[in-house]
Amino acid sequence: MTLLRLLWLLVLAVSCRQAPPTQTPERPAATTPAGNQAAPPLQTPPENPTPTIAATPGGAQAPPPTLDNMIPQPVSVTATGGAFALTAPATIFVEPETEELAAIGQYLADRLRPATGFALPVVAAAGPPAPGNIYLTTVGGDPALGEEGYELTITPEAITLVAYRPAGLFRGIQTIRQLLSPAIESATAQTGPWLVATGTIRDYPRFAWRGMMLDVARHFFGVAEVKRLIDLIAYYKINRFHIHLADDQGWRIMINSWPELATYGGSTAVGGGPGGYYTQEEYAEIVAYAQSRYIVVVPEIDMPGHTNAALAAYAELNCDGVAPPLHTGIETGFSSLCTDKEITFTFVNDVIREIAALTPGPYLHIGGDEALATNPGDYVQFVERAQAIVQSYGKQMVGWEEIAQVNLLPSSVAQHWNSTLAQAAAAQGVQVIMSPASRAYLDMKYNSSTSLGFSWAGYVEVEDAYNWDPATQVSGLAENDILGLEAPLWSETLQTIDDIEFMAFPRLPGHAEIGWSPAGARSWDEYRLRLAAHGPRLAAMAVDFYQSPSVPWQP
Ligand code: IFG
Repeated sequence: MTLLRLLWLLVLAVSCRQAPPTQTPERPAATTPAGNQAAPPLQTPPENPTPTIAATPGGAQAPPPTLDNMIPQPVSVTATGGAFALTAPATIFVEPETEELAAIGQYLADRLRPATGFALPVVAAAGPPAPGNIYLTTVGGDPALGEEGYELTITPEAITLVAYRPAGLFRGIQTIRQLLSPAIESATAQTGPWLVATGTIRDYPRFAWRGMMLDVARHFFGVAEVKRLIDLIAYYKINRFHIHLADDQGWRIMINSWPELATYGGSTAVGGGPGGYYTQEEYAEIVAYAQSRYIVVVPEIDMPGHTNAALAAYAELNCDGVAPPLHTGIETGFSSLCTDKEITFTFVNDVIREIAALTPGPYLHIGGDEALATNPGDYVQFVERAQAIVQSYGKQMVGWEEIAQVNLLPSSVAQHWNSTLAQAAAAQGVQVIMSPASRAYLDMKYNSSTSLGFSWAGYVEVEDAYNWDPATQVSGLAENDILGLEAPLWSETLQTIDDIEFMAFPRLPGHAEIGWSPAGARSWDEYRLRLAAHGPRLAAMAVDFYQSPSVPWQP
């Protein structure tokens, strides 16, 4: 064995440790927003019981393995009727010998070790491994699979995952997880057996942008809670995490050249609670964690509206030089940066410069929504200057669809949420992300008895969240105008990771499927049965999901 190989194996052996479980810190109870009858009571909803569905133990009563119940549904699945048994001696082979593939192998091992108790060493392979093992490789990957596609072949002898690019291996690993019994997602050792149905799967995504947004401005959520959410969205092959970092009620990221934005502007939240913010190191930690799951972080600083936290922190950003009080209510549309002052653009430049330097992804979101307190002509000039600043730091500007009123660069992206302005963006040749509030807003109540969330865009039951398509949602927007879709979760009424999970699940897996799977094949009548079979996986992951009566959940 060459010295290099010995060193490689040593590196792998040392790196074979389990990722520490992410603890969700207790969140301080906040008060109900003062004087705002629109806000529902901010306590954990009574109808949000711990899921009654226990994870099916891997024991004898476990249903036979199947290739039928994956979410998102793969492009093509061919079952051959046998089973592969994952057993204690199994090894995860990766090829070629790169740190990136070793890390992907390690990720798979970390997901499978807790429930199986197997060692599952990750070893560099040279050619097909001996029977009983898992083999991850980009050698011979089909370029037609693109960045995220993969081919998964399961025989009684081996699980072989081939991709053109490493991201495809990572997406295929999520499928492998869903082919094992739900108990595989348990954090504690289960009995097994660990069977995987044999067959072949060829899979790749329909849309390039499959996103979820978390608003950490109305209520702040710490690094551990954000990492938990990132782990859950990775399981559904979501590849964009849009983090709404600043709004009227809070500024949530340290900007070294304007420190009061975070220290003062981030000191409270909706309801007057203690707020919080990410140091630049913590933001970088979130970005790196997402990146290791092939998820691009899209940071948003909402401007020129939704800026009360910044205006409260720096009086000079206000036209009259007077800083308003911090805002703990849920009203919107009342604030605006002073577009007449040059210091405003020094501020915008400094903020974008610092965040761009911390963000390896190509996108920087400048918000642009509900700028009702900004003169329309000033709005256009502001967004055009902000767009130029974003471009000067090598990023592509993203904005809510109101930015379509501005001359946009072809590299900019408009996010549809609640009007037909996205049509004007498409008319400029700009791509659109679809986030229709009436379908994709995860802060919309499921029904009138949901205590969390709002209903201004209507009630959104699980079926409503599934029964739409990005290519037909807004007239005049064709498939090739659409970059993809994203499900935003606004946090005016949310305070804990349980609240986040309750509103996001089980609707988010449906959005992930809409973004990934072929359009033609989708139907609610079929999906609801697949979702029902998926319930034990959510339970095994301890996801505090809404058990919609429209889904025949399986025990
Ligand atoms: N609209 C506002 C959000 C949030 C939301 C709550 C957008 C783009 C209502 N803007 O959605 O800040 O308050 O449902």
